[in-house]
Amino acid sequence: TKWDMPTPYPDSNFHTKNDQWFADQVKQATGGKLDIVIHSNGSLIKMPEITRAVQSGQVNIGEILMSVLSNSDPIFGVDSIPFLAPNYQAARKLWNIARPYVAKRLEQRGITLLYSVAWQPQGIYTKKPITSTADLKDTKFRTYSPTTSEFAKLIGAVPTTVQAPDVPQAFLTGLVDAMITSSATGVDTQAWDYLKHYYNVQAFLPLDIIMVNKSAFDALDAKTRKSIKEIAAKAEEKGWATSSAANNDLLKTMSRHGIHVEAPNAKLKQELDAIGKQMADDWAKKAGSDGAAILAAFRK
Ligand code: PCA
Repeated sequence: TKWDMPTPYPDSNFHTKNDQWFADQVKQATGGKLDIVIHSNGSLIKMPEITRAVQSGQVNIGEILMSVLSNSDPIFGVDSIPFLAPNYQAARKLWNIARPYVAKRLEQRGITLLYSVAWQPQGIYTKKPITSTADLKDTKFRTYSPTTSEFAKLIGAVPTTVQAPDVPQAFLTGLVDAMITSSATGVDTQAWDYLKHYYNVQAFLPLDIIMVNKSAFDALDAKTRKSIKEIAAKAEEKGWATSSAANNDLLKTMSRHGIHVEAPNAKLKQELDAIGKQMADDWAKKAGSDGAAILAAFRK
């Protein structure tokens, strides 16, 4: 059996490499009976359509950024509340708490969750230096999810959603002038070709989730299902470790190419903190009793 696996990010990206490891392990464990073929960088299906493709069985497995689903249900945006869980340890704790709530919602759509891996902490990329959010007012700000668009609005910028593969073009043509994303995406897209500054604000660590069509998964024999689940658990461990271990080198790569990698000044930090608080409050209002249960368990 061959399963096509659409993924949103390039071959060089650590998520894609981790998926390849997962696919290789599954192939080995099944004696070549299940062959997962990765189609990276949105080449088979673009990220916003991958969930529907997995749900409908157009493909049996795929990867998305979890928070792209947050318009349909705020629980999917739990990873993207600025400064709620701004380091690996906290983000992992939050994910372990949120996982059953996320998995249940996916099951209701006919999708089985396999594993999830965090991106590096999100920072702000700009063409010009900034000292406060006032410097971002009215800038065209590249976003990748409903939650990052909300963030852009709160800093006074104008959000424009651009998929990762289209980021360089969007900057070079002047469609956008700033963005929030990870060190990995900065390096993947060779940010030094189109901007000069990176503010290491460490706002949050968004998650990618890898998921399968439930009927296709349930149709596999019990032994295969078990071994896929075990390999998925290992891929999750490995993915988080790689994400964290790569961050410093990715930041260094950007510096080496001439990007000014800086910590935010006190004013900018304070303003962003206030926006984070507001987003946390807004989220808590939307996310109902499940959201409240997640936050209570996380804050305990
Ligand atoms: N990179 C992806 C999503 C989050 C991240 O760090 C992107 O910029 O599209």
